[in-house]
Amino acid sequence: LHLERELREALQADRFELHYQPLVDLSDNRITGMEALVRWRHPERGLVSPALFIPLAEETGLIVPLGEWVLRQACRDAAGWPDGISVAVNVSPIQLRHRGFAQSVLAALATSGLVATRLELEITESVLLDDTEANLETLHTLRKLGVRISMDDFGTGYSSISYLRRFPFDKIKIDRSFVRDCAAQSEAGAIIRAIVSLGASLGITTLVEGVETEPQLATVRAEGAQEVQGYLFSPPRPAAEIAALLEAGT
Ligand code: G
Ligand code: G
Ligand code: MN
Ligand code: NA
Repeated sequence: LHLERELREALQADRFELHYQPLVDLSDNRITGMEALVRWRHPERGLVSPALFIPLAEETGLIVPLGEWVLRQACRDAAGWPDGISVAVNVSPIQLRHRGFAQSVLAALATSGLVATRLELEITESVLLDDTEANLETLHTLRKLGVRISMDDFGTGYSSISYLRRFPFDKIKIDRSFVRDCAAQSEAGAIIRAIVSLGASLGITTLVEGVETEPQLATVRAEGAQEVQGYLFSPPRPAAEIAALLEAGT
């Protein structure tokens, strides 16, 4: 396949880059961390969205070396940020299932010098759907070392709540479809409140994704969420801009 070959070449030629989007604590409006979002710097097509190449990378297994690159680069970038700022990295189910994943996380931390507690791994519900025992063991191993684990896109899969009993997540990231709908439908706001309350009772922080407007922010605040992320604060931005922003803010 043409695109597969291009993807392979891009990995070898180091044509990927990380952009970062701030995660904001609602109690003091301060940035607590950054989510790493990979982009492909394509010679003709420009900056290519991960939505277009992550699925292919997963199908071809290239997600494993690509994911390792993302982990290493994210830890390296974060090691240069102020101490209080963590970095969140998306982990594909295929990557997590791959033997040696825990080792590659440890290697990324060791090489960069980033302390484990400043790394968050974002996994989706689908991770816990298959290979459950092996995946749970990997996650437990990493968590014991201080790495934090977030459940991403919460509310988009099914039987979400049962997963909260099976694995001790540090954070729930409520999918952006809930905040999008919460102005029009009060049910969406009620669902956010219910998840926040569920999280609180389990000692899990709740973040709402996709906050784009002040009214949405007001709703999310009223429903009691601890953290937010979205275009209202910042879109994902290149690493150099993020480093400058963090420097200016400290
Ligand atoms: O940033 P953007 O909206 O284009 O991201 C689109 C999708 O790609 C999101 O679902 C996001 O989680 C995913 N994504 C972005 N970066 C990574 C990455 O480094 N690894 C994996 N597995 N997914 C990523
Ligand atoms: O699937 P995941 O949550 O990891 O990916 C986050 C995706 O959401 C990224 O592609 C990012 O660009 C996108 N995103 C971040 N903030 C907003 C927002 O406020 N609105 C919308 N529509 N998308 C957002
Ligand atoms: Mn994510
Ligand atoms: Na998400």
